[in-house]
Amino acid sequence: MDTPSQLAPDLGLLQILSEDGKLVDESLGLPSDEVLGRMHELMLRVRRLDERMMLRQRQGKIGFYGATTGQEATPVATVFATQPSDWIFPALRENAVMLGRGFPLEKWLAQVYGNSGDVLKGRQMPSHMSGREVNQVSWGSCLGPQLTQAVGAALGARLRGDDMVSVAFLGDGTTSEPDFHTAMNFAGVTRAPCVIVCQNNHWAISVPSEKQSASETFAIKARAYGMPGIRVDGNDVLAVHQVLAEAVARARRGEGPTLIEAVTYRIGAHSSSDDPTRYRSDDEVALWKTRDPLLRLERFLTARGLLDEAKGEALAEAIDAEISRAIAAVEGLEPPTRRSLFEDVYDALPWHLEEQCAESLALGDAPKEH
Ligand SMILES: Cc1ncc(C[n+]2csc(CCOP(=O)(O)OP(=O)(O)O)c2C)c(N)n1
Repeated sequence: MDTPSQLAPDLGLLQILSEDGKLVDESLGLPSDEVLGRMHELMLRVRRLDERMMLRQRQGKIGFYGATTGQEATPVATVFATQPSDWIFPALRENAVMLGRGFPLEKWLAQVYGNSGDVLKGRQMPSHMSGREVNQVSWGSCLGPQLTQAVGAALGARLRGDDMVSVAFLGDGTTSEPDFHTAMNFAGVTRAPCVIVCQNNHWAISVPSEKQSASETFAIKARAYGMPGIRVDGNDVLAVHQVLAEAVARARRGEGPTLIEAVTYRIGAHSSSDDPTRYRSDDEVALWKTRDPLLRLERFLTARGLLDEAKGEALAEAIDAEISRAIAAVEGLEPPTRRSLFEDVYDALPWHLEEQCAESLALGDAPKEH
């Protein structure tokens, strides 16, 4: 008998792993054991990294941080469902795709500190990293523009004869933004080679999704734009991987865009500036903790004989040591040079900026804070 997901993929909830980490359907194809191990390693790395960076924020070492905790399955699946040549247009919780694509951890962290190791020279808000070498743009603090940019990039690639697919992300709240409509409409009409992934974590900061949309699901919105919509368990890395890989392949074959709704939950605060205890219940958080994507994958790997307690502990120790080394290396770096304030806009500085630059350099360094 067809499951609801097969009958109406935009109304059902596709799962490969049940909440207790068992295969829902034994006949489904799975990634290799090697890929499963790498998925787990990356998911654990992101979890531990976020914990450490939230602490650094509370200790006053960084100004702002946006953690992925609870939503790691989607960025991890993205790493393995795309080609390195595909472009990523993230929202708030997909920074880790860069790490999975090989962006060095120290350089990634330097962006959070905004110091001289930061390729963006401290000009972006912390946690808004990007890397040309891994084809990932920065998330913009404004909700939505990444969607129209991703559709435009996909169309540009098609015009150039490049088979790149763009993958753009948004939260449930961002479906209320005009840019969502613009991007979906344009993608549908032009059949742009892109995939739009809505991470439905049930909250847009303090606004619950039922106050955001009266639609039965977010995936069903795809119907109105003439593209397929698929609703998937966003805490099931294998299900997200399968759905995303299929959508990316479809786009690459020239069959047009897909909207994916990944149903998930943000376990932590919206960002380091938020206190979620003011708007949601402990019971709700406790329920979603039982659906934890990391725990679910670990249960599955353990049952398959790919993971045990000793292996898990050794991996966590190695990851923690790597994070500690990277933090120590990055925290010691100097701020960006004052001269860098004047770089990158003009090939040759106009006279008035030369004057301002000279004046600013003559002021010397501000006294260091202790
Ligand atoms: C255009 C715009 N409006 C409002 C905000 C303020 N804001 C920042 S994050 C956020 C909620 C985003 O919710 P959602 O899209 O569901 O993503 P989530 O962070 O939950 O993944 C809001 C309203 C903004 N950054 N940009």
